[in-house]
Amino acid sequence: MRCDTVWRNARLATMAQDSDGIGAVNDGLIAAAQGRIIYAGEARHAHAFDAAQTVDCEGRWITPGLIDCHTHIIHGGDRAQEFAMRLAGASYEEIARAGGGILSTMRATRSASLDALVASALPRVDALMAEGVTTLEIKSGYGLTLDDECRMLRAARALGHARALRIVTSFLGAHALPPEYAGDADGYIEAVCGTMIPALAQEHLADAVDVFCEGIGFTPAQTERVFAAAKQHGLPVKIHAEQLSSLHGSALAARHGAISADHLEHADTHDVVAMAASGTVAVLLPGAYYFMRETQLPPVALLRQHGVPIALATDCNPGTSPLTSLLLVLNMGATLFRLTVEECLLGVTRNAAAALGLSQSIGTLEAGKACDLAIWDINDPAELVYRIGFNPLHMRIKDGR
Ligand code: DI6
Ligand code: FE
Repeated sequence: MRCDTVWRNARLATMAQDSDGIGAVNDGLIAAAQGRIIYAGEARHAHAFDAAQTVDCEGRWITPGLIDCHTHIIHGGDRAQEFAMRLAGASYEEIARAGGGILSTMRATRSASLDALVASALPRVDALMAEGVTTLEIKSGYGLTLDDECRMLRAARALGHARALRIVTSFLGAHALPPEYAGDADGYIEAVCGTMIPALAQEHLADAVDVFCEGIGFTPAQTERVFAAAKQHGLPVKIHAEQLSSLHGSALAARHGAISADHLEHADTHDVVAMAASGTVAVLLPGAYYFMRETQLPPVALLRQHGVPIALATDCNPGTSPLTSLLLVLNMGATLFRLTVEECLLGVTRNAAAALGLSQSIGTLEAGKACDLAIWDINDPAELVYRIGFNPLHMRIKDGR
């Protein structure tokens, strides 16, 4: 059978749904044509592929290209000074009163051009790509006006043209209350629902809609209004929920068929049962837990018990997770949250694809999926979770190239 490329003499971690564990294949082969996998499996079962190019992987491991399914990687400025203030003992309230927090990033983002937003994100994006990331989710949420949110999402789309990277965008206008609406959260939510979502949907700038449902964010009732507007425009929903407190935003999101609920440190049985019933993916963000020195662990045992798929992501953002290493997130998932090696690896491949509603096209090494591969200089996939600050990537392939 004719094909473009064959990768032979490889060990595959297919992450396939119907396989046990990571779906390991010891003497494996992958064949691709027009950017898609046409075969991934035992070399001895491979049909005779007549490939234009054959790559000898010399026994290296191949995983699906890694997926970072939750980032705020586009933003103006940084919050390093705020970090220094916190180390000197300043509280959040003091920092917020001094103009810190999300609103300081909002000001820096509003004053940045589209090109400047792209340029400042590129080093962070390149760091993730260097570790084998082939798909990156990027949220808006630092503009908080229609024009500024559009510019953020256009910058996100532009990154997908500037790099060989699959970009998925989420509109997070309901991230914080902008100063123009001080004291009028309901008025701002009306603008999010009545003006921003219709305009963004019209321009296909957002692939999903996200909400920060939290005491310092938006209420469950306001969240529900945003979900209704998203659904009206055919957009999937996801949520930042139970990060700092329990508002049962994750149960609410599950009832609305959310593709993911993220953070979840304060989620309980009620939330997890609702997520299991709706197939909502639990996206855990150990970088924010670590950087904010949280102490409340997400209910991993409950998620396992109810069969809720677990994904992991960097939550790359300037305030609570200035982290651009998905490999470090793998180690944190195991070391901080006690996930198994297999759960961690599934968390940045198959389950991360599910958190983006992309299970049909990426996240495993199976025929029909995009040929997104990460080829590693390791003897055991466990090394990807075990090592701290070491990058064993040999080669990153996106769409077969
Ligand atoms: N949760 C978070 O941890 C970030 N946003 C959110 O909804 C914080 C974003 C920031 O501090 O800039
Ligand atoms: Fe986040």
